[in-house]
Amino acid sequence: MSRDQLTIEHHGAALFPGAALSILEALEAAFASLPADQAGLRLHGIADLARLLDAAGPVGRLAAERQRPAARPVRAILFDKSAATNWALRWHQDRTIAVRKRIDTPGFGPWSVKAGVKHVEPPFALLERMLTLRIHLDAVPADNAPLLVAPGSHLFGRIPECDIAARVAVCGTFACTADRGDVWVYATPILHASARAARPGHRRVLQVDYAADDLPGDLAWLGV
Ligand SMILES: O=C(O)CCC(=O)C(=O)O
Repeated sequence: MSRDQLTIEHHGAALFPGAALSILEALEAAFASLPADQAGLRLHGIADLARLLDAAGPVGRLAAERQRPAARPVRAILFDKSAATNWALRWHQDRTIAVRKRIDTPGFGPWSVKAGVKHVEPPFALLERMLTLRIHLDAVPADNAPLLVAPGSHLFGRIPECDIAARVAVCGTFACTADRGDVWVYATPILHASARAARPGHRRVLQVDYAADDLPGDLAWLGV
């Protein structure tokens, strides 16, 4: 797997030949008891979801084929951008990981808590080996706030806040429009952003980070 290769890849609904709907329906069934209209829900401990996202499953294999077979889902967030939650997100890199508990470890920090979950910034090299998959449960045409990425920006390491705008200007901007059932795969540290939806409806995206690395010592991925 070359790092360039991981800039961004699109997998149409054909990724799940003859089965796209049943996989999406299985995901929706796994989410059935979750509260509606939440901007972002961190998902953990949903057994059916863990099975669907496992590296041996239809979604997880996209990560396992590009990482090592040891790839596993380490964080899952269900986003929905609706009229009630129509948010915008500035350009940034995802630089934290979710872990089971705080264990101070050289090279890891600062620590934070998001929705009750411990997060920590790991060494950047670990993020560079991670992949993020976005599985689209709703269509995302240009007016439904597609994720914007700056192609190739993941190759520039940890980008200080003050350099982000210039880096986006150099790399350019690409809108990840999608149909229901599409999956986008990208290198976790890519610069990304999203605008408010011009015509808000629903824009449910299951975003899953995959990693093949173990964490040092007793530090443990939260997982899904
Ligand atoms: O779904 C989105 O618009 C972006 C969410 C995201 O990438 C993030 O929270 O870092």
